[in-house]
Amino acid sequence: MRVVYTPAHLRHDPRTEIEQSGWHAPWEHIGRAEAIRAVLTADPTFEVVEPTAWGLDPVGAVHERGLVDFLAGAWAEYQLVNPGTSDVVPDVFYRPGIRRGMTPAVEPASIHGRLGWYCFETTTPLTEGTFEAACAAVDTALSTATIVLDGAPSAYGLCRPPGHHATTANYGGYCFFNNAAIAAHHIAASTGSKVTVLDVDYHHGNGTQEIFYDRADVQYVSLHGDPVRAYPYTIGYADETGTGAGAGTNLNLPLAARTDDDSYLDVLHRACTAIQSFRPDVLVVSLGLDTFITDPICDLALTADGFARSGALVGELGLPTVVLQEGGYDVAALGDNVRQWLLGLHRG
Ligand code: OKP
Ligand code: ZN
Repeated sequence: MRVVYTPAHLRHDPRTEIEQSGWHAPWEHIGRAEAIRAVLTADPTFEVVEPTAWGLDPVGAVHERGLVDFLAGAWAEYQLVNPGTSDVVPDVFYRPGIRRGMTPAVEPASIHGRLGWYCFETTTPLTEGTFEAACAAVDTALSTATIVLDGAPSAYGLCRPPGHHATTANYGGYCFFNNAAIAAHHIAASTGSKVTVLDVDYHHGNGTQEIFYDRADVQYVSLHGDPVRAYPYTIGYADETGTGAGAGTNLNLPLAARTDDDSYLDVLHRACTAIQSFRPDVLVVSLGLDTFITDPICDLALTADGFARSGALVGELGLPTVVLQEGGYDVAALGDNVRQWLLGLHRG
C-alpha cells in the first residue's frame, strides 16, 4: 500500500496550546507524523511516496477565498505589529451576538480582528511555516486520492496538520484546510461520482459535515465522542441529518465514554450499512486514532485489535478507499495503531 508523506509538515511547529484555562506543550506536534512514518517505513507492506504540488485551486473549491488569503498572509502580517511572536492565536473572537439587532459585521481590517474572524478557538496557533504545511497536507490528500483514482484499491495520506474541523470559512481544532473534504470534493467533481467520507476520529468532523451538509453527492458518516461531553460541543448530534438536496446524507453516531472494541464495532457496522445504502463509488476515511484506550485527551477504550477489526470491516465494503490521517495523541502507540488499521483494511 502506498503511503503519501512529505517532511513539509515539520514547518507547522507550534510550541504552546492554550486549553482549559492553562497552557501546555501542544498535543498536535511534529512527533506524531514522524512516529507514524517510522512505523510504516519499517514494514515492507508500505511504500512511502512524496505528494505532487496542486496549488490553491482545489483549496478554493471548498474554502472561502477570504480564509485562504488570510492563512497565506497572517503570520507575516502579525509579525509586523508583534515582532518576535512564535505562536499566533486570537485574543478576540467575533460572536454574532455582539451586533445583535444591527447589520452583520464585515471582516475587520486589523490583523487582531481578522484572527478572531477566521479562527474559532485557542488551540490552533499559526507558526512561521503553518500555511506551507497546511498546503502540503492538502497536496498529500489529493495525491493519495489520485493513487486510488488511478486504480489502487486503497492508499494512505499522512496528512499533518489534520483537517476535519476546518469549515468553509473558519479554522480551528488543530486544522487549517480540510484535507478530507478537499479530496472528497475533488473526487466527486472530477469524476462525477458519489463519495462517502467516513470519519472515525474521536472528535466530530464539524468542518466536513458543514462543507457537505446540503450536498447529495457526498455523504458524511461519523463515529465520535458524544458532543454532550466532547469537543466541538455544539455540533455532531444524531439529529443532524443534512438539509436540502443533502437531506439524509449526514449520519452522526455519538458514542458513550469508555466505549470498547465490541460496542464500537457494532456501531461501525451500522455506519457501513448506511454507506452501502448510499452506494458511493469512492470512500474517503478520516482516520483518527484518538479513540485509543490510552489517548491522553479522549475517553474511548479501543485497542490495537479494535483498529485491525475496524479497518477490516471498512475493507469489506469493497470500495476504492482513500485513507487520510486526522488525530491520535498517544504518540508511543500511534504508529502501530495506524499500521493495524491499514493492515486490517488491506485484509478486509
Ligand atoms: C483534533 B482532531 C478539549 C479541547 C480540544 C482541540 C481538539 C482538536 C482535536 N479539552 N482541543 O479531531 O483530533
Ligand atoms: Zn480527534
